[in-house]
Amino acid sequence: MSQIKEIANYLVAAELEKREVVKVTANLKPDLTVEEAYQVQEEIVQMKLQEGRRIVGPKMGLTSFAKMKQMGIDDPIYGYVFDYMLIENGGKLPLHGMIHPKVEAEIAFVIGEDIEGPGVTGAQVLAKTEYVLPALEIIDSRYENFNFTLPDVIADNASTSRVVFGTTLKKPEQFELDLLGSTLSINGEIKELGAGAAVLGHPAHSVAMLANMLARKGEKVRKGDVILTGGITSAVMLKYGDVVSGKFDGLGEVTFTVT
Ligand code: 0L1
Ligand code: MG
Repeated sequence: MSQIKEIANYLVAAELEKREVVKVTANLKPDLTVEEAYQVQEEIVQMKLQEGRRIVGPKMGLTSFAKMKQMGIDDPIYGYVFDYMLIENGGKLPLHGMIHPKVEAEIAFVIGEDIEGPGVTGAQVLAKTEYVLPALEIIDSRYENFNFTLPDVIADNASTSRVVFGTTLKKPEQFELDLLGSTLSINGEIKELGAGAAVLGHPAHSVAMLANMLARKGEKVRKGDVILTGGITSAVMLKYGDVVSGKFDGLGEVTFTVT
């Protein structure tokens, strides 16, 4: 078995068995590169597709300038959201199915036409976006204490775990998405807040960067993709019984309960 496959199996087993594992770069492969990490991620994606899972769309992670500075990186990362990760708005997140989940508020884009890099701009993305909608992303790193390096988190499908999409879909031209405000409340108390500009200056820049990153592998953003653009707020740790609410100016509310 190749080492890429071995690492993919290690991370998929951790997800399925809902247990945290030590980061790949601690023991399995200390010299894991970013390129190899995306190969591991691709192996995981293929494993899930072979099980009959469907991709909802790519997601962007580590999109805030503060997070990039903290991790010493210049580019954000991407991963993939699958159909089995979706929770309906107002639904339940069973804690026994998770390791140590955190939630963050995001704006999602529904793509109306293929977007192929390199050189894609935010304006081009907006012209090819059918709708925007609000979302709460639940990240659940498979690593102990969310302790990872950049290649570790890329290999781990960018900590992707669950997503609750809102039901209000609006045309992007109705908004100044960089100014769109959002609050993230738990049990009625605001824990985090922010505006779309927290996402690389404008959430459309995030999709443009995704298209440009995918172009390096000869891939593109596809018509029909529903893309999480990155956290407007920081991620908040969840516990049993939490009632979570994300409110988005002009895009309504997204909620779920941790059971
Ligand atoms: O969606 C995200 O921004 C998560 C990227 C991975 C970083 C983390 O797990 O905190
Ligand atoms: Mg996210």
